[in-house]
Amino acid sequence: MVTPRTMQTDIAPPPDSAREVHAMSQKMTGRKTARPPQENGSPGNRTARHSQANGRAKSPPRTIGRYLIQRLQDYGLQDVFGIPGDFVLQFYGMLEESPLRVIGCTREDNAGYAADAYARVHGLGAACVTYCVGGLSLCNSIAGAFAEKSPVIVISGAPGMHERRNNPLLHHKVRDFNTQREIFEKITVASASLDDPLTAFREIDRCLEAALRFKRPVYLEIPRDRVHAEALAPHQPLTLDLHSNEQALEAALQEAAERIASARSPVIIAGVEIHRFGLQSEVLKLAEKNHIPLCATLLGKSVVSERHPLYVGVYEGAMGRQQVTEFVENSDCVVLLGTFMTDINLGIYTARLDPGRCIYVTSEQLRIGHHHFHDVLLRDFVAGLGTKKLRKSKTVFPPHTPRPQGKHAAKDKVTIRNLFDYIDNTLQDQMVVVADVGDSLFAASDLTIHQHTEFLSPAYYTSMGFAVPAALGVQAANRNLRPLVLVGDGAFQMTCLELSTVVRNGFNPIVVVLNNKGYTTERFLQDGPFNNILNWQYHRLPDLLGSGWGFEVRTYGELQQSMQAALAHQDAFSILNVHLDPTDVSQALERLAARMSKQL
Ligand SMILES: Cc1ncc(C[n+]2csc(CCOP(=O)(O)OP(=O)(O)O)c2C)c(N)n1
Ligand SMILES: [Mg+2]
Repeated sequence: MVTPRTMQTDIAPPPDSAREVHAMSQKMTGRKTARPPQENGSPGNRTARHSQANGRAKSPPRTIGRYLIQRLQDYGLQDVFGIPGDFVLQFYGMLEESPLRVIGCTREDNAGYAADAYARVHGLGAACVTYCVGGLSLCNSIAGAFAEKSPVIVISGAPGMHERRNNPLLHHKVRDFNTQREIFEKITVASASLDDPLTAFREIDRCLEAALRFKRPVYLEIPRDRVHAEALAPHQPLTLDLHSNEQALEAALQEAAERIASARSPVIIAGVEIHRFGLQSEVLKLAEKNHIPLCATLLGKSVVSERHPLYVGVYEGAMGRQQVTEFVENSDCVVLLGTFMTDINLGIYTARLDPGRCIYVTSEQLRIGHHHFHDVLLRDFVAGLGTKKLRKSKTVFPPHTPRPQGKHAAKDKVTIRNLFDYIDNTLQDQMVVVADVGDSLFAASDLTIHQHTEFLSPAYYTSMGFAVPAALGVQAANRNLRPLVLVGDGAFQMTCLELSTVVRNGFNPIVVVLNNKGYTTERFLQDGPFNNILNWQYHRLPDLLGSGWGFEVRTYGELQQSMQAALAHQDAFSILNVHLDPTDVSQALERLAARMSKQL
C-alpha cells in the first residue's frame, strides 16, 4: 500500500488562459461576473444574508453544498457541465451564485464527454445532473473516463431523505433510491451519498482525493434536502500527500538503472498516464540526459512532442509503421512508462514485447523483467530515474519521418490520403486534434502533433460521439486552444448538437466530418445495410444553429479553400462536410481491420 501523508493538493493551479476564458466568455455572453470567494468560499450576496451580527460580517454556515463548491474551487476547477432538474435545482442555484461557471449542455452524456476532455486539459472536470434520467444518461461517458483515466467529479441530485419515507413512487426512481449510486459504484473509483451532515464533509474530501490520486471519476449524490444541511462539528479539509516506500523505490531504481545502462538499444514508450500525472517534462529529461529514443502509444499520442529529435513514432505492433515496430521489438530494454497494455494500443495484440526485456511502470504496477515491486509511485520512479546518469553511449535509432506527402492537384477528388496529407501540413501550434472513433482516429495516428498533449481521443474505450462535446470541454478549459475535430459521419450524428453549446459560448472549433456515408470501419469487418446512415447536409448545420461557417468539400482544391477560410474565421465554429468514398480508408485501418476480422 502506498502510505498517505498529510495535507497538500497536487493539482496544478489553473493556467492563466483558463482564467482568461472564464472572464472572456462571461463578457461575451453577458453572464454573471465571477465573484472572488469570501470566507468559506461563499459569494457576496449569501454573506449578506447571514451577516450583520453586531455590525460585523459573520461567515455563513458551512453547508454540504457550499463546502463541495469550495473544495472544487480549491482544486482549481472553474467550470461544471450539465443539465438541471428538480432534484438538483437547489444545488444549481448555489452553483449559480458561486464563481464556478455552469455550462449547460444539450445532453447529459455530452456533458460527461465535455467534462472528461476538460479534465484531460485542465487536470480535473465536473458534471452536475439530476437524478437517474440525467445520471444514468451520463454512465457511458463516465465509463470512458474511468477506462481512460480522466478525473471527472459526477454530482447528482437525488430525492430528499424526508421524501423517501414509506418508499413512494417518486418520478425518476428506477428500482429503489440507491439504484443510481450502485450503478456508479462500478464505474467510479469512489462514491458517496451526502445524506448525513455528520459524514458528508469527510466523504467529499475522500472522494475528491480519490479522483486526483487515481485519475478516475468519482460520484457524489446530494439528496435535495441536504444541500443546505450545516456541519454538525468543525471540519478541516483533508488532503493526502502520497509517498513511495523508500527501500522499494531505491531497489527498483537501481535495477532499472543497471538494465538501461547495460542495454545496447534502450527505448522509452511513453503512455497516457505520463500526461495524466503531468510527468511529460520528467520523461523528456530522462530521455535527453541519456539520449534514449522515445515512442508514444496511440492513447498517449502527443504525450511527447512529435517533433522532438528523440521521437521515433507511435508504437502499436503490426498496426503501426514498420520502422518503429522493428526498432522497438528489437530493443533489449523497453521502458514502458504509464502505458496501458490495451488491445488497440498493442495493435490488437500484434505487439511482440518480451516481458523479460521490459521495464513496465504505471500508477498501478511496477515490473522490471519478471521482478515485481510494490508501493512505488509512478512519479517518484520517473523522477528518480531522471536524476541518474545511465548511459555513456548514444542509442542509434530511426528518425521520426513525417508521413510521406503525395502530390495532389486541385481538381483531384478528396480522399483519406490527400485529406490527411493536407491536415498534417495545416496543423498549427495552438491546435488540439480531437479525433473520434473510426477512421478519424486511425488516420490521425499518423499525423505529426506539434507540442505535447495536443491529441485527444477515446482511443481505448472507443465510444463514438466523443469528439464534438470534447471540443467544448477543451475550449472551456483553455480558450487559447483551437480544436480541430476529426469525426466520422456516424459519430457526428450521435452528439453533434453540442455545437449548440459551442455557439452559446462563442467557441470556434473546426469540425471536419469524414462523410463516407456510413459506418465504414464496420463495413470492413462485416458489411450489411445496418452500416448505412442518412446522408445529411452537414455543412448546413450553421443555418440551423444561427451561427458558424459551413463548407462542402468534394475536391482537393475545395479542401484547401475551405480549410483556409475556416482558419481565418476565428469568430465561430466551422464545419467541413468532406465527401469520401465509402470504401476509402487509411492504411492503419486496413491493417487493423485485417487483424480484427480474424477474431470475429
Ligand atoms: C457508442 C458506440 N456505438 C457503436 C460503436 C461501434 N462502432 C465502432 S466504429 C463504428 C462506425 C463509425 O462510423 P463513423 O463515425 O461514420 O466512422 P467511419 O468508420 O465511417 O470512419 C461503430 C458503429 C462504438 N464504437 N461506439
Ligand atoms: Mg462514416
